[in-house]
Amino acid sequence: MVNEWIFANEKNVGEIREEFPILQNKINLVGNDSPVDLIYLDTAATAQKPLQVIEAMSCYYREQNSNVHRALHTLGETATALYEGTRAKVQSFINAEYRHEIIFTRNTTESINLVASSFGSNLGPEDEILLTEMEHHSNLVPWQLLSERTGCKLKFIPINEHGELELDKLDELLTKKTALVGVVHISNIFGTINNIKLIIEKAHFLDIPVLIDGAQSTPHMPIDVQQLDCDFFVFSGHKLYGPMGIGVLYGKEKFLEKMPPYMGGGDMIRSVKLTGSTWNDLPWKFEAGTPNVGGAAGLGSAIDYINELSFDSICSYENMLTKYAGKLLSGIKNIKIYGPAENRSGVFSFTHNDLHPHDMAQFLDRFGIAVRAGHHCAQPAMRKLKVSSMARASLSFYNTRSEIEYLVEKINAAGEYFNNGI
Ligand code: 7TS
Repeated sequence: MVNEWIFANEKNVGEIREEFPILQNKINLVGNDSPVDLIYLDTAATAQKPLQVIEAMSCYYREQNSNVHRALHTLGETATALYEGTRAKVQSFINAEYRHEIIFTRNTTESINLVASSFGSNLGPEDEILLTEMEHHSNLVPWQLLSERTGCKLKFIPINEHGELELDKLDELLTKKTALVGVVHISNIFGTINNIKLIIEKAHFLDIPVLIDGAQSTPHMPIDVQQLDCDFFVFSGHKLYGPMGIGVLYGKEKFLEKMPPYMGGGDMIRSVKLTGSTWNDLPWKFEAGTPNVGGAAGLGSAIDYINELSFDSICSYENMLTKYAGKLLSGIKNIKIYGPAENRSGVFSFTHNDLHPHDMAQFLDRFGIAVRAGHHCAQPAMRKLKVSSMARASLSFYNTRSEIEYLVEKINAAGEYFNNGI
């Protein structure tokens, strides 16, 4: 079953899995003598890393480690070329027009904080930010902080019970006061793929810029920021099979040029006097201090890995797996799956009538199955659906149909255990 699928690089799923060292590991369960295979179904939280990413980072620290943009020595130039080379890879990966529109941050969260703080610095009580009810906390709280600071108002596109945006409300929510729209591309709880093209078109009709949270979309579909015509696009390296600690903010030059720096320090200045400074060019104006060069080495390698695999292969395999999981999971008695039936990604949040999601996650863990349980950092969306916690299985191209079958078997077993065992 594992070897059934051939990817663009002529590898089958079994061979792909071998490239991820952690997937070869066994899990040592407390109180259980025989370790079990890891069934990793928590890619929406963070993706596992292929060996080439781990090696790119190790190679950087063993052979290339040096600070960037300042040294005249060969090692410094090598590190700078590596760091800026990853910027070029990101540029072509999301098809940005200019390389200097790519800003390195720590993660999606920091990218959004940067935009909220810098783009938002001129806003006042007459301005509105339009978000949605399904945002991750990282696309809510930075705007709440901005609202507290500037008095700007926050408005929200509502969601329905299927975890879909009520886009028929968009026309009345977009007004002359709207300063920016921020929307998640793929929901990390519902798996909903939002119609961001429509949202961007409608917002642009009124000259309103749009920020897209691409944390969950970038790993699973090709992104073309010019075709989307979004004004800001943000994502995290660690969800894209790269390392933790590096993320990306794409912003259109016309906005980034006008925005004030987010943090002050080394590298982001042109000239410093005791009483004032002038700023470096883009993108460095937004990259104060020593950056995560090792992280950039890993991210560059992750992008190479995905390009080699190709989104054609990734999308068709993951779509097949998503449909298969949807079919099998919806056949389980006593569970409710959230999110739309169609046009969704491989993120399946669910609740069971007879047991708490935390019990479910702990039960599954006994068999080496890693799923997440909790509010998934999207409390307002959970509240709207009147649920305090859900279990969530999320998929990637390194998962297999047999893993899904095993998950279903163990969810059923959990139901039986909690019904009979107590
Ligand atoms: N936006 C979305 C849609 C996300 O899913 C996440 C992380 C973030 C933003 C924040 O990303 P970070 O890299 O800055 O932390 N989502 C999840 C999740 O669903 N489970 O763990 C992290």
